[in-house]
Amino acid sequence: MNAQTEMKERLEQIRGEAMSKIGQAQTLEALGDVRVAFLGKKGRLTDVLKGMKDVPADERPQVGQLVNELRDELEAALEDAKGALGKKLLAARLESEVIDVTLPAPKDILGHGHPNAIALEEVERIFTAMGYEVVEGPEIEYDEYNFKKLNIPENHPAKDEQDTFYISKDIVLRTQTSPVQARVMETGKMPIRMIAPGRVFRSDEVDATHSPSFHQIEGLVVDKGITFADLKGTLAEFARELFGEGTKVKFRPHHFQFTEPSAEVDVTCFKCKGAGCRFCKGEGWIEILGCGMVHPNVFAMCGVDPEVYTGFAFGIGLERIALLKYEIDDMRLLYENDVRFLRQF
Ligand code: 2NL
Repeated sequence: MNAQTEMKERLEQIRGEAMSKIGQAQTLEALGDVRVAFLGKKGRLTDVLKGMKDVPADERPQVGQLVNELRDELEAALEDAKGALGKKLLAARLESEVIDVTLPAPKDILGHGHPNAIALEEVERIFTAMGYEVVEGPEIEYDEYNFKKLNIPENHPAKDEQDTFYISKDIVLRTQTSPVQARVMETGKMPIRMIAPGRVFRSDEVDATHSPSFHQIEGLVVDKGITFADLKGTLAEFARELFGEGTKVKFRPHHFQFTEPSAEVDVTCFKCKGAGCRFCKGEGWIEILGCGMVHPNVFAMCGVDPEVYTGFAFGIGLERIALLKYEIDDMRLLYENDVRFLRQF
């Protein structure tokens, strides 16, 4: 038997095996495996080409042609099988994935306003109606704006790393939104009637009433002739708008570095109207904010002449308002964002 005849027989055998494997392949992956086994780098047909060196030189062109013909034939058969298999798989999918067009369409699932956001909108509505501007500022602040300009000295306990997140010696995550107000005062445009809402940070452990990140709304009014009476009238009106007409307010003396005199404000419990209940722990009063007349040192450090201008400022914890107003007993619920919880407000 000459080399050519022997080669023909070998190729015939390869053709038979390849065609049968192509016919059996049920998936595109299986077809791919057949291609690799016969036409791949270490495939059967490639082996044959590597054996060409044993074929006498004068017979090589004919043998080479036979190998090429078989390769073309196998390529074509693989393509055909791929097409047929693709159609079969698609038909099977179309059959199994029937869509019942008579079923009702799924409802659009909308989120829900967060209690913090609802409470903030309410507070903003009340103050903008009184002519206040809403101003925002950076959450990462210079120590100078967060503490020094607010009359908080270098050795004050609030500056301890236990309480404040430091980015560097001079830069902190703001612990209050007052730096926004310090920046507005520095522009020198008078008068000022503003609130500064936003996220603030304290190095606290998470529990029912604490979080390392929460929200504050600070307010500031600066003009000639502003007095403590303006502060009282404004905050009493705010409390009535927020908690209802009959709400009474009580100003208790307090201390803040940035105000003098300073006070904390309680409102009559809106559940028991002041009689004392579980909600206000029998007190009849609930604390809602801190406030005071802007300290002359703060004015001086923010470029406002304390001999010409006076003003009042206040700070409200947004979460505290949301928890009170919506009778939520654990602050952690505000941060889980479970829409089943949020939908209740
Ligand atoms: C509280 C108390 C307060 C201020 C914040 C303030 C801002 C400037 C000047 C003076 Cl620029 N004061 N802010 C004043 C009094 C109290 O917050 O208990 N907040 C939750």
